[in-house]
Amino acid sequence: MWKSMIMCWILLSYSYANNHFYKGSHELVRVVPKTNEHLQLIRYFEDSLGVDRWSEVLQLNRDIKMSLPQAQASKIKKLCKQYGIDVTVLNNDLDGLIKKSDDISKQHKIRTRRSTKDKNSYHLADYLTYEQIVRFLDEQHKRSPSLQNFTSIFSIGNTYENRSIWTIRIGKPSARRNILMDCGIHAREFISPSTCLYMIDKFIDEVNNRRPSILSIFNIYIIPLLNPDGYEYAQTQRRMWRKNRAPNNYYYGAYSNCIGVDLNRNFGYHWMGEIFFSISCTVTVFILVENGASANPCSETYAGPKPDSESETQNLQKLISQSSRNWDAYLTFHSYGQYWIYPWGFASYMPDDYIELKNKAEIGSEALKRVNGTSYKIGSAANLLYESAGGSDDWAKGVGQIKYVYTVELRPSDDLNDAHAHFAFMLPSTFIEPVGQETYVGVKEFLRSLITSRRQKSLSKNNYKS
Ligand code: 0X9
Ligand code: ZN
Repeated sequence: MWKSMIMCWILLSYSYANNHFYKGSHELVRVVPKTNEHLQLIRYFEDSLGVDRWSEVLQLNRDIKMSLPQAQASKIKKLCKQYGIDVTVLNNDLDGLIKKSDDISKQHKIRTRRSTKDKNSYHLADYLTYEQIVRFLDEQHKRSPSLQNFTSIFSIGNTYENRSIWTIRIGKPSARRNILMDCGIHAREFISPSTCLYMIDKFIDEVNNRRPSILSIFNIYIIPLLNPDGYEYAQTQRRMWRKNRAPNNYYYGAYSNCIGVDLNRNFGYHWMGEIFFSISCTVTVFILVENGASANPCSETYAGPKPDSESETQNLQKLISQSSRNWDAYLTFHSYGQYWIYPWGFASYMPDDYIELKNKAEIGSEALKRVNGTSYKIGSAANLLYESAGGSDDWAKGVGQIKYVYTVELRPSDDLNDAHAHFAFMLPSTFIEPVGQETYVGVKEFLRSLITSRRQKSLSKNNYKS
């Protein structure tokens, strides 16, 4: 449903000289939009004033956390006052929060190294680097010499900076059904890749302990780090980096110094909303329906110069569509908020089979909750969070034709009453293990439910025949 205003952007006359990198000091504030005008103002902040929205939800009367670059903070607060939006400063020293999280992580690393003799558990002690992740995958593959055909490792292609995007397959070679999971589309969401690594380790334990019940039915493909360029940059340069690292200097004749595309806005299913047309090679007119994706290369949610423009996007798409595999499910892990969400993200209407998607999400999230009491909310992306087009989930369902598609937003919760909510993307590494544990249990229960419902379906088919 098109509820918002239509904006016409003529990009040739647009000069993207402003450089809204996440650097320098930032202030974290909370606002509560009360009118549609307020929502529009917040979108304007995001798009043009370098504001980085941290809250998943963008809806009326809901808390919204935004990180303001210091240089723009007073202008933004003034505009808020003018339009009647109350601003609460939650943290005026985000660098301090990053440091606090790092300090907890350092202590955790020392303690874990002391307490565990198992050198294969180093993925629980710290957020690994890209190089360490590659080594970890290799070690995992070599862990079961007699059962080596239960795993294989391959690259789905390279990134802009020429890093390989590694994938591991775990399952009995005779397994006929396939599951795909990825982590780390967004660079700063460190808890996502660590959760994929945790699950890889546990699935391989099952192979080694010779109880691969799920793995004799499914081959599970896990891509632990889909955006290694962005991740490396977030680990070494700017902790809050979200996008990939492709330059934007090819931009239809216009030039931008700003780097990176939000990969989760780049997938070509209803890319940038519904309407997109070109009137010549050099002058492109976008008619944008507000949909959480931006045409501004400096924005955190820049959708790219065209649908599927990025190599990371294309590589994932090739894996999904250019193979003879039938995929039963695709799960993509992000943070944060504790949401188990299904399509669509581009619009608020539901897929025809949403009841089935919702039921299975409930099974997974209930099992997850039983481990440490962590609750997840369930719903469609556009309804539970906000409309945003170009997500890998929408593409996997809309183009890839995968039935069970989910984005799982891991811990912490975005409820400010939650004790850990303030860590947001900076969850210390003490959380690697509990988040991994509960997610693994939730995912496994979800997978079991796929097996049971297929069995029930074929049973009822047979009963019907007889
Ligand atoms: O906005 C996103 O890309 C995801 N949230 S995050 O904070 N991890 O960036 C949510 C994506 C939900 N799916 C779609 N909108 N298609
Ligand atoms: Zn994300």
